[in-house]
Amino acid sequence: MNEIYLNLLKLLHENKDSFVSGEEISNKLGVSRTTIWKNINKLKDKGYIIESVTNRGYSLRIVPDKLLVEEVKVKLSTEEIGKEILFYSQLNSTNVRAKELVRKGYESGTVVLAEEQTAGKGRMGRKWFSPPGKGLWFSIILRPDISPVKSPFLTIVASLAVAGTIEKIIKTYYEQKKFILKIKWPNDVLLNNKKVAGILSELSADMDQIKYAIVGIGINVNQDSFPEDLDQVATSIKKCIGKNIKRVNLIQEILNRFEKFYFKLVKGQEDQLITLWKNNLNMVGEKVIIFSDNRTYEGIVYDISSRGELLLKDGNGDIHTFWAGDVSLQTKAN
Ligand code: BT5
Repeated sequence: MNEIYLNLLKLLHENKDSFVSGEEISNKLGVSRTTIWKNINKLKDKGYIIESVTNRGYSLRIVPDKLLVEEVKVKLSTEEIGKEILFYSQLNSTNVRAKELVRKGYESGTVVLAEEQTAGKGRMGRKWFSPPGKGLWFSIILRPDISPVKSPFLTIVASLAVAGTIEKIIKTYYEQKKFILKIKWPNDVLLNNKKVAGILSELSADMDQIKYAIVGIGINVNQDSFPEDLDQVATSIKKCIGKNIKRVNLIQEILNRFEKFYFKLVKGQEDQLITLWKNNLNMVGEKVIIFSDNRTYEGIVYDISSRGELLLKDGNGDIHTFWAGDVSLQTKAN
């Protein structure tokens, strides 16, 4: 995507619903009127409605409700995350595609976004339902210079960014009722006790270095309903607030927040992430069952450690420590 096209779009956005003259655009971007006109036509081909009036210039009227990379980029305030965004109308899985791109040398911060996934992945071989037009399915390639023992923090970074954004969007659009949003350790975001988002972090590392990490994020945004097998466990933002949300706004905010938290991790400030996470987790004291290494543990969530592990206290008062890796957690009714 060329820079002139993107800067022109930024300028039109800044002046949305008013006019910006050809002369002003030409001066600001340092390009000819013909170049402007060509790029305006490119935008129109993408579905933007732009009014042009002699002596007044151009006015952006309607932004297409599509997952356009240029729309995502226009309001990103990040340095690294989303510098490169690749969009696909269909993929088997954005995590799988991201891994292929890593091998081709794509940089840290690259985002792989798909309208639809035909084989979306959950953890431990589970499937992630990813129909077109309704959700956000994307992966972020990262090459963090941190010790592999800190890798669970990547999921924490993602869940904080996702939960914070969903909370903000719901508060903006939903004046009426209360809602409950919580992060279920280690990787789910629950809205009114059903799963609205899931995170799949995958890692390639040797003993003391992370080669790369892929953080995959799936969010149910505008679904009205779910297939029967998911109906009891899944929800969408729309099901809560009764309105469609622009997915572009959601991913922009998530990427902006993600970078803020990610940079904290890279700078060694994960204690701040833990504090934020504990405040969002609402799980301490809850009765849970944990499945790990073919064993079942029952007890209450006692705490989250400074390394992001979950501490479970069983019926005998013994404390068990769990890493985020291959663990399933079920909350248990009192
Ligand atoms: C997860 O796994 O929650 C991780 C999901 C990560 C999905 C993203 S989308 C972009 C990127 N590319 C990928 O291929 N994956 C990532 P887990 O904790 O294992 O939960 C999986 C379980 O959630 C399934 O077994 C279902 O019960 C349920 N599930 C499947 N699809 C769902 C959906 N759309 N919404 C809510 N729950 C779903």
